[in-house]
Amino acid sequence: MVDKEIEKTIEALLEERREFKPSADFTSQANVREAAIYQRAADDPEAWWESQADRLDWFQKWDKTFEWNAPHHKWFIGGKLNVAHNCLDRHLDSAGDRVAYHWVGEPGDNRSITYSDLHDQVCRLANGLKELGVSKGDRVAIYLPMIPELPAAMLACARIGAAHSVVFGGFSAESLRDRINDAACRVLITADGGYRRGQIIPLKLNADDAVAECESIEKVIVVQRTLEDVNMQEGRDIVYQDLIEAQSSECEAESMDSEDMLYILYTSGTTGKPKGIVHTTGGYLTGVSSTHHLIFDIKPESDVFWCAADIGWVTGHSYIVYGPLANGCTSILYEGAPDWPDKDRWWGIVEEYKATILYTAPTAIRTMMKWGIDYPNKHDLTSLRLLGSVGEPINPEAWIWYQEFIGGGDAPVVDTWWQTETGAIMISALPGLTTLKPGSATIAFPGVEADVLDDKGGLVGKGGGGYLVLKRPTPAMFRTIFGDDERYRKTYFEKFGDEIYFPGDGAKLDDDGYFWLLGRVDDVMNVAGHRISTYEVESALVDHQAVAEAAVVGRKDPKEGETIVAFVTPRAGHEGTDELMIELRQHVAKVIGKLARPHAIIFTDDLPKTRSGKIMRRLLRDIAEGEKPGDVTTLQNAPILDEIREKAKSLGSRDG
Ligand code: 7RM
Repeated sequence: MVDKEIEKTIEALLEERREFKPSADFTSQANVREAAIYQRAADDPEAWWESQADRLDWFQKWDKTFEWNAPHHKWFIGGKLNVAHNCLDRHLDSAGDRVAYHWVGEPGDNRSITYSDLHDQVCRLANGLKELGVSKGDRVAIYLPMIPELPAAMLACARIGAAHSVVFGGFSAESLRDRINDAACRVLITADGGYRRGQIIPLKLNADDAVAECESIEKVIVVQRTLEDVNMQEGRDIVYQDLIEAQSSECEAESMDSEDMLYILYTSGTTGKPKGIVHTTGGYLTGVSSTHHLIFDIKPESDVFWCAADIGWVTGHSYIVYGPLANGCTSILYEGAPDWPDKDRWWGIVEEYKATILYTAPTAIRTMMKWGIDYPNKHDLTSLRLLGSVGEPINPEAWIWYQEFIGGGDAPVVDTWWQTETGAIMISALPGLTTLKPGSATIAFPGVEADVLDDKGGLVGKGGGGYLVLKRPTPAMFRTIFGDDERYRKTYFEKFGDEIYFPGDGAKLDDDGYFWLLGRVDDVMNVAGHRISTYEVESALVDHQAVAEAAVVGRKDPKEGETIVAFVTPRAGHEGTDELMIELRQHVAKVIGKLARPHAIIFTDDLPKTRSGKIMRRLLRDIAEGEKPGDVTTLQNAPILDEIREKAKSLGSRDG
């Protein structure tokens, strides 16, 4: 009964929300204006994806579009192409002088690199790699800061047909070592160091520690970024600049099979060793080029696109490197932290380079909300015409704030749902067509068949909630887990069978068939026999004007099953007082129902997050249970944990 009540109030919460139709101005210039695109793609998905593959330059056309031996699938079979050729060479005639990247270093240095500059550098490095013995089919590890050499290194690998494995520069020596060993990489491309909040991250030091335990590594290429003195091992280590200066700037692009591996990217789930997600060539580039063009409404001649993620994550692979370059677009590449030297750094960059599209994560938006509007208000942000969100569900308040204070009230906000595994965006609005609902990722991209199932695999239908699934493969989807195909099947295809991909997320469908993402299904609490998703309670908390960010976990309770513990960051100008605590409990009771009221609320300046900004509820659960937090290797802001643990002592141990 109470479950029904909760359902009802959540529905009420969703229903009262505003909707935003695309403006006539936006639609009149949009890349997609005809809703018929959806029907066309649904009627013949293969033909639709073929039309998108035609966006690329193929050395040889494919013989067969799609082959599905569930859970495996292949795309554009027999087709030959090269990713670096598609991202660089084919633009040179018409757009060689166009800027590929406006690069902004954290200390204030900057460089604008044109497509021909990048082509030159990529060819030289590709020749350098060949000279070091790297050839088609080899793996190359890349451990670099956000500098132009990072996309150059990825493209150099693609040019010669070696797969890259980019390891985020914030990862430790151990993480780097494990990833290198899993893929048996032959070469590592790293740097002396990188800048973060004015400090130098000692990348080469970490790399040396890692490589000491990596038998496969033969050579280490070192970019000189910080010019610190670093150890250079005779015979193994080579300075990047020395290597490329000695090479020719001509290098033929290897003809690759559509299904050849382009890269491996490791993703750490909540448990177990990181999974090496394998992406291939033709399908992947088709997916990222198509989604980037249609969802971000890209006009390559005039747009300045800024995806503010790190290239070490899939968001950076697909929407800083491969999508934008395949589309010949100008991007911003920023090396450092959003609050260095001050909290308006991003807005200064938007103003200076007249960014037209910004793509970032809810966690960043909520952090900006916490810092207050004085920072964006200091700058002219009128160049922004479209905003994007990715990485977590975006709560309606953050959505509205983003549109209002960053987008000037009229920029559409596209909330894009996808994963490392899907390679490209799967659920999102098309900004010239779709009516937006703050908090909903809206509907599946053309050619994507998404749905929501119940525990037994039945359709929940409009108005229902359950498990998000993808019912047919799309070209940019990963092909397997590197070296562990059994785990591929087990992780993603056990729940609903070989033909239905289960991404691990919960979702609801509203009456218009819009998707409302509810976070990972493991983040569901059981309160007195009722299933409540942590996200729903968090969403109610951040709905309160004093709250910037909230994370909710269940704490085992002998009576209730679980009780709800909330970790809450107040917004600028608000204090975590007892009065606020009472108010927030009442607020949740009002918005969702009494049952969802947090049993305890702990105020904290920040929440533990992964290095890509996702809240680590697992660690908060440990703390709430009075246990020592588990594996913290992927944690971005470790010191906050001790602070939160100290504050959580009042919860006592479970028996106390
Ligand atoms: C791109 C990326 C994937 C997980 C995914 C979700 C969550 C991502 C959204 C989202 C709600 C969104 N890749 N997620 N985007 N949840 N709305 N728009 O983030 O592999 O690092 O993470 O992120 O849980 O399964 S990822």
